[in-house]
Amino acid sequence: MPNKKVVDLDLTQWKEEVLKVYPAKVAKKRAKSIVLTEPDSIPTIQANVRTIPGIITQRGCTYAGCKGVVLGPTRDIVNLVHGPIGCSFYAWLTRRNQTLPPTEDSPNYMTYCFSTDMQDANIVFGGEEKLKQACREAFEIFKPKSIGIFSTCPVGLIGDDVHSVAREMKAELGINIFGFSCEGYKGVSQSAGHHIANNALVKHVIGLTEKGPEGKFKINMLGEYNIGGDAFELERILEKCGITLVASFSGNSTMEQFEYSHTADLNVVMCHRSINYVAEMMETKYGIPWIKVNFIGFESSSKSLRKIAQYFGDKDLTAKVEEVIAEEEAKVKTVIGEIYPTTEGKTAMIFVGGSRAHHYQELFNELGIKTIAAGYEFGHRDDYEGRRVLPTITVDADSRNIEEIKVEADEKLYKPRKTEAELKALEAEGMEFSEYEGLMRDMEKGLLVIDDLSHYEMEKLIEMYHPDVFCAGIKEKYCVQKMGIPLKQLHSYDYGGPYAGFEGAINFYKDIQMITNTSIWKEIKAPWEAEEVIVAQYAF
Ligand code: CFM
Repeated sequence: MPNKKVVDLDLTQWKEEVLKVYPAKVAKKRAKSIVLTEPDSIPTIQANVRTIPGIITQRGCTYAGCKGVVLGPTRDIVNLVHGPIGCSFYAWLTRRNQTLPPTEDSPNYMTYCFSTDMQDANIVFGGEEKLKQACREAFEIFKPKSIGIFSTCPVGLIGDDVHSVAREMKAELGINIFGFSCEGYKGVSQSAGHHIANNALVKHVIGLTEKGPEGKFKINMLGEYNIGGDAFELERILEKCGITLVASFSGNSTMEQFEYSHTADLNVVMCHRSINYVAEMMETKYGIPWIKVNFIGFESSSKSLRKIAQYFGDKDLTAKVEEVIAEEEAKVKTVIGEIYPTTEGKTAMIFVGGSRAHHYQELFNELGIKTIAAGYEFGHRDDYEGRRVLPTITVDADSRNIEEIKVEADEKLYKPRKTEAELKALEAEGMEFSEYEGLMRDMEKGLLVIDDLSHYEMEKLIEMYHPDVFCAGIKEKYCVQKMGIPLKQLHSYDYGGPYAGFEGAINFYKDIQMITNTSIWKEIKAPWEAEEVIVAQYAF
């Protein structure tokens, strides 16, 4: 049934309305990051460029992407922050990854906050000695297998060499220690931090342990960070199907998993933005092909499982996967059946990092809710338009600032998982390797896609279109709710979840039904409805 509310919406006015309040230069720049979707001829969008100074952005920093996102969920590495205590405090348990050590005394440092706590004297005279001392102290107390050293802004400004300290400490303490030049200012967003983190994992960790777990169908899950326990649900499903999860990058992970991850036979990529580099490099170095999957939503999860089974081409696995899907489908469909009539026809807007603004549209579709505006904080053009645009993306000074490492086939460990002919045959069946089609391919014509949404633009979206639910993060939550619109956090799930896989889909349906059907929002009057608003304009 056509969504009536959506049919009546004219999203074309929004861009005009927003741009007319910006100074001319700003308007010209922002115009390139705002497009209306056109699935038959995907438009070009400006992305991964610096935020205009003065604009309130949703973005975070490079250090956040490196320390918080990629290495944060790994439980047995001491993640030591070299910098002032504030950077550590805000990265300490303010994320919401979960982890499940196999036994009570297995190492788990995720609840700790490790910092060199730099003081004025360290900024003036250098902090390398303090950093060495911190490594020794961490080793003394915890005897960890590895230490990762993360650089914050001042470290880059004063020129402390974290890499030479890491080398020296590695020799002295005899454990794996490596550093990251992930100063917050290094790139235009946290995306640069993902790249820096992944480079170090490829250089210093992957391939170190020869033997991994046994299994007939061995995969790595890339770009899944166990937010709200998502990884636990995916582990449950894979195990039920008889698929061996060798390593997860990096939800519920350990360093050892990374070390033997090269023994898997397929890499499946969830969040393309944060980890496509690892998938590409592991293919070149070890011969492991990668495919894009999406375990957000019932349909997507089923499709992803079928893709994995198709790759292995084993009759028993295919049958098992179908059996699992049928069993889970029965539960999921019952819940959808109950909830759908209460959510159908509603609208959503999603503005989060670099992949969920795409993936979560699937879950909303399953409830009959249309996403009318979406965008990434820090996605690149390929995340919007698909990997086919990669050769046309201009390399600017900011992207050149991030080390691009070149890997070659490993003399000992490279092993093609399939012959050329086998790969060709799978492609002929419709299987796409090393491919991501991006967010815009999946959106209907005439919807809004906005990169690096500003706070002003967010308010204007809500004022003009009153979505039934707005998805973003904690920084946006209370502003949006004060406007009378419920906000669902998709970075932390408002401490709910999991939302991935089959059980996760059921949790999401129930939470969204509750959020979009409560009457509390109708009791709130937005400030501009209740009081007079003073309007100011620039005079030129
Ligand atoms: Fe990938 Fe992520 Fe995301 Fe991301 Fe993130 Fe995240 Fe996100 Mo917050 S890696 S791009 S840097 S899926 S922390 S687990 S929720 S912005 S959409």
